[in-house]
Amino acid sequence: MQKIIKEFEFNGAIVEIMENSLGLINNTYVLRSGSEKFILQKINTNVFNNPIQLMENIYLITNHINNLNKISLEIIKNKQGSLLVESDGDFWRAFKFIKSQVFLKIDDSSLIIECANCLANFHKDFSVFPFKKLHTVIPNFHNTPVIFDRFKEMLLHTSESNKIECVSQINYVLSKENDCKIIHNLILKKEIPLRVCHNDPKISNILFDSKKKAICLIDLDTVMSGTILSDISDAIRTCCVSQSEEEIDLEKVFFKFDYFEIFIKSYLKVNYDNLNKIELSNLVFSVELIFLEQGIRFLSDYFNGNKYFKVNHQKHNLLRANNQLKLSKEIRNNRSKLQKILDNIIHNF
Ligand code: GN1
Ligand code: MG
Repeated sequence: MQKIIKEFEFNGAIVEIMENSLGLINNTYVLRSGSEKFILQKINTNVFNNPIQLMENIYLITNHINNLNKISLEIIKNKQGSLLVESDGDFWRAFKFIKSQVFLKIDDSSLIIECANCLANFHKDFSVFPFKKLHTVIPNFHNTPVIFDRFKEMLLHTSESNKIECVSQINYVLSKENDCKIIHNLILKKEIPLRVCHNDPKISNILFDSKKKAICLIDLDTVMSGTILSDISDAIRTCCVSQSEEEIDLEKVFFKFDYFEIFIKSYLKVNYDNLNKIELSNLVFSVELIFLEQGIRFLSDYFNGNKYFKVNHQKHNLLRANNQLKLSKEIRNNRSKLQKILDNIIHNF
């Protein structure tokens, strides 16, 4: 790693390297030189197969945010002035360190307001930014019918023992084929517009200061066009739940309707005017769908030998899938309750 570190324009000699294992995709290290810290990341090129385009996106995105005088990631270039260092087929990048804390789940409703505002402001700030300027770094990233089809295809190559072990999960997913198409069809019909989206605004991708005020969204790798519904629902997926996606005791895992209400109210206060009627009327469904989608993604990766998401043990992705599918079902069973909460909020706008 010293060889890589030497390639970047860091201030001072690096005296400490600490691994940060929060993300499920890239490898992240915190470096320290005297009193300054930096982030060094090895990009997972199985997931992001065009790191150059990826960094071009991040350059545009961070510039856009900085030009609004807001805080965002700041890229540290290499000594030749480029955004990446390539070494032995690996791609590395660096950022300035932002002094902050992160949360894996929320136990304090004031954090919900912070998350909702942070995401809504991100959307607002990018509402004027043409998404066509951004490369599609992962095609079909939140394309649920494609994710469903890949799952079906995966089943053809899945061992009988896996199929027996997961028969209820498989049957549940297979019964949702039509649901998987709903949002995507609305996008195709142009009833739901494509916008610049973060595409991964989970709670741990928001930095907070010491007073628990949101600083900014990080992990800008997947910022590209998408439906704002997958962003709102993905934030809700990790903010409005009793436990994180890592919780294996499903008795402890449930949706927090009070947090949902706070989230939606806070989000819409900032960005209501930018949403159209079809987006609003599909918002509750999109929450059910994002849990289902994430459940399918974890389950598919389990069947595929855990090649995509980092795992600590062989059944890790299966346990994550169970957590997400349980929540998807809970939303399904409480659609009308959630719709009522949303309608009441909208009524007052
Ligand atoms: C991954 O990189 P990270 O850990 O923030 C994944 C998201 C998933 C999330 C689940 C590029 O996000 O889509 O929702 O794990 N990112 C990618 O925790 O696939
Ligand atoms: Mg991350």
